[in-house]
Amino acid sequence: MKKMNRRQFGKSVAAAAATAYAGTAMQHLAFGQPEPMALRYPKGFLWGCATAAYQVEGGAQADGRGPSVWDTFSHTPGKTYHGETGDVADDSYHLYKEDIGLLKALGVSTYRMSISWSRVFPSGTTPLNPKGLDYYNRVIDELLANNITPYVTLFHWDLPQALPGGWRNRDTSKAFSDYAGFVAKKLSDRVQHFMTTNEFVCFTDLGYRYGQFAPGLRLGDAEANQVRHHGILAHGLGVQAIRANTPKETQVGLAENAVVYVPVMETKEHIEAAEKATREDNAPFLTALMEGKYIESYLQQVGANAPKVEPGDMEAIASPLDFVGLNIYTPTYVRADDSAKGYAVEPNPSSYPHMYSPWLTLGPECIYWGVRNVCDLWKPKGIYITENGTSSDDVLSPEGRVEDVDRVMYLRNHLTHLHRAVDEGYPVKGYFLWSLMDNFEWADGYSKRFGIHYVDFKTLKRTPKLSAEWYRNVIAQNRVE
Ligand code: PNW
Repeated sequence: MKKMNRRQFGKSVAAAAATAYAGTAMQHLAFGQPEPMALRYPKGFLWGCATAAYQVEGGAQADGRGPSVWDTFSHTPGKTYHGETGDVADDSYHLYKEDIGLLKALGVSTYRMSISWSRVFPSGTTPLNPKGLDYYNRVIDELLANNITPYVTLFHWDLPQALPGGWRNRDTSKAFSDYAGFVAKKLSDRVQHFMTTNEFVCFTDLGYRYGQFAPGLRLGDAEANQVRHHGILAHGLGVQAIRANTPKETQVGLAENAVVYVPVMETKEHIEAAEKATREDNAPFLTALMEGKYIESYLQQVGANAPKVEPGDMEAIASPLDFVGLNIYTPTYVRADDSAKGYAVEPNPSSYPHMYSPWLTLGPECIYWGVRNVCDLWKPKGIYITENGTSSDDVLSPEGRVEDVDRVMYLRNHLTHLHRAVDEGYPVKGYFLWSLMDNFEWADGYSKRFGIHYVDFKTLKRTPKLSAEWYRNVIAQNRVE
């Protein structure tokens, strides 16, 4: 027999596989069976996209908006990639109707957006800037006119600069709840879903302990732990204020990026290790909210640097929630071991595959385990995936196309694993893709694109990427394609 070279061999295998596949597809048709690979989602499952105010709005000084810590930080030399800022971003402040048009074309039923606190209250507290509030009224009315349900995050990191001491100051938690209660009251005739805060670790530790995010401080452990406490206290007081100011149907939750522990193998001991790690390593944040206390292992770990807790704090922090929103991007692998803790976190080898952002390692089973660990531990009433998506080295071709096959791969695999969670009965109600369009990616400036629409930051032109076309199909078919 004539020897085949590698390429020919590959071709003949592919041809054989294609024939076999066509055969199965025909059999399925003939026997009236469901199509192969159809990972159908339940009827009523919500598909959406997410953005955040400072990342998309621009209009930094429009109509009386006050500066936030991200305005100050991004304008400080050396803090963001090439000194980039959110001054203009996607200019959604002016182009919001076009953006809602993009949502409409995708066919999403929901949109997760956030409110810029300093647009509504330029100094963080009264007086109100009515024009700032008007903007959100216009956006929400436009969404509703297009049959898109708004999900509103009240705090996505853009703290009013004017609040003395920022999150170091306990008064900021109270200021947040006043603002949250006020805005929720104004919007609750049209908005039924509110999230208090987004990702505690990013606006506390990254801002105040590691200095990578606004306000760029490197405090010692005692102060940084106190900042964490003020963050979760703001959430708790915020939940109470929203409930006190809105009708009883209003649904309140948050969006949190709990560390997702994936067992190295699906055996009982490693699964238990993943659950234990989830509880202990999220102790300052989600665990405190769900259990109403700082658990023993955390208190031991922080010792004399434990946060100061006032009477009533933990009750507020543990205010019952209607849903928990999880922002899920990347896995952390864990295994059971004989140590006192009972588990060991596996660092990813440097050869591990990752997406365009170095922190975003690829392990799509994380979306399943993120849901499962949280649900098995704390049985929340409902779960949303409030963010999932990826950066990619997108290039706009001369013909105006962006073939982001890597993002499609990332999303397809995550939705496949999320389907498993839904199938096993975990109460996942919806999924928000991060993000509707490329935007200001915090300290990475505009160098990392997470959108399914490409944005030319010179002309502000939006162009759907391949991933937008793919997501439109997922939504239309209500299944992973
Ligand atoms: C989230 N990390 O942030 C935020 O909620 C979004 O505003 C952001 O654009 C998106 O994810 C993509 O980054 C994160 O370093 C930022 O592990 C950094 C990390 C995780 C989440």
